[in-house]
Amino acid sequence: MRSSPRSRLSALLAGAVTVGALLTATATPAQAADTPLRDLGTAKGKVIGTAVTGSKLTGTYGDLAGAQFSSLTPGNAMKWGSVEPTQGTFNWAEADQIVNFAEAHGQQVRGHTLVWHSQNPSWLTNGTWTPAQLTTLLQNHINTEVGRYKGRIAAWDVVNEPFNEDGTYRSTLWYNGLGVDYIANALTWARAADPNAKLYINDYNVEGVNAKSNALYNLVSSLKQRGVPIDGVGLQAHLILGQVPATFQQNIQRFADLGLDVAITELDIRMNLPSDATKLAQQKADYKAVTAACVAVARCVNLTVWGFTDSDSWVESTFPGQGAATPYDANYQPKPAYYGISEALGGGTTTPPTGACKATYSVTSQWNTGFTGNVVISCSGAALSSWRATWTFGAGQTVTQAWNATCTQSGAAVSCANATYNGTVPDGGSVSFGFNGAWSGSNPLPTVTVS
Ligand code: 9MR
Repeated sequence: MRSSPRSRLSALLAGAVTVGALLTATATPAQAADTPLRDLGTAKGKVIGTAVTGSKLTGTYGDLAGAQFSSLTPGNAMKWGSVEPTQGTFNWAEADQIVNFAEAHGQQVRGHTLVWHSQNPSWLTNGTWTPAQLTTLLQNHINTEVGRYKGRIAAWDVVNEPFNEDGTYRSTLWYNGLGVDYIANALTWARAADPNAKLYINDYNVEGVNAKSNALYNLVSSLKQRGVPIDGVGLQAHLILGQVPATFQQNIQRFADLGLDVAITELDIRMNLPSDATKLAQQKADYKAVTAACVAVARCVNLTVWGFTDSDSWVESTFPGQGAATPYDANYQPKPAYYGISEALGGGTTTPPTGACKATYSVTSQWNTGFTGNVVISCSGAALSSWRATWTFGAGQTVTQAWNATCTQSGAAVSCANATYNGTVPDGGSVSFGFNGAWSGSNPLPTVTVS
């Protein structure tokens, strides 16, 4: 079992003392004062997850991933193209790292994904295979990957995105080569390789009742009738601002009524950039509606966001001009969307007081005589077109070099003004700047004033 929030916090602080990890002077709301999403979820019988990138699981990203979520999904690390880039040569490094991190933080792992039309290795997609060879390749792949993590994966997205929008089967390597039974066979092989993992079919644009979700419904009904091992459906939920389907809860309910679990597997809600207070408020309402729909159905067991910070989202590169789709901004500040999830999970509203901009000072690394500091300026219910952050060092520290701000120091008094390009802090947004400093003896955290 995982530790309590309090002992996790002490462990985190102890780690900070020994390795010089993140220390914050101003407790940011979703890091300290608020009940973590994972604990709110537990109280409602829901697992709350995020997709992650293995290489980022340190510093603030790792702290938040570990503290706020009770499930991790590797965003890319378990896809066939990642684990077997050359036939017979495997690379499990990132997948192992994520599974180990999850276990160290008392988290589940959702395995993603075994059978898909995308992100397959080129040796596989460029090959010419007989149906018998394709069958062997797929069965071996499932045996190898599911077998490697046997007992350590709570649920597998066994088959990903098998349908077209009109509910017909997508034309893929698998469907074209093996016919529709590739789905039943993949599930059967996955069950054999790890009898305790829950097995899912996962797709997008199946959140509301529509032609595609009807096709998914018919497929899983018939698989159940035939005795094919299937435990749940994954509704990805890559949504657009203001467009949560009205039939979301009803749709979750009808799958639950088949005796299946439902997971919201890849939630994000994108908007046209730039974001503003109105859009962020709508996004909060949308996140809250999605979470509430899951809370309302007992068999909706997992709600996972597809990246928890806007700095780790697929959206901006895929949809030019759109973004800001996740619950935290790129500086790890919780957005209104975060509070939409937390409120739907029964969390108290401890949104920072409105009408204020504040600064959060942290030491991101520290060594013999030097350290690196970071200051985040964030606004809620207010906005800035230029800013100045000031503080007084308490133990003779000095700023030696700054970036994304112009800093001057006179005695113990430090004053940092915005650069030409980052004076604007929108309502609901934030900017950050960094600096290197010198210290000796002690390096206490100052309180920063923003004006
Ligand atoms: O988040 C993933 C991104 O980093 C990859 O570039 C992309 C490639 O298709 O896949 C993303 O994840 C997808 C997931 O595996 C399946 N559903 C859609 C997700 C967003 O594209």
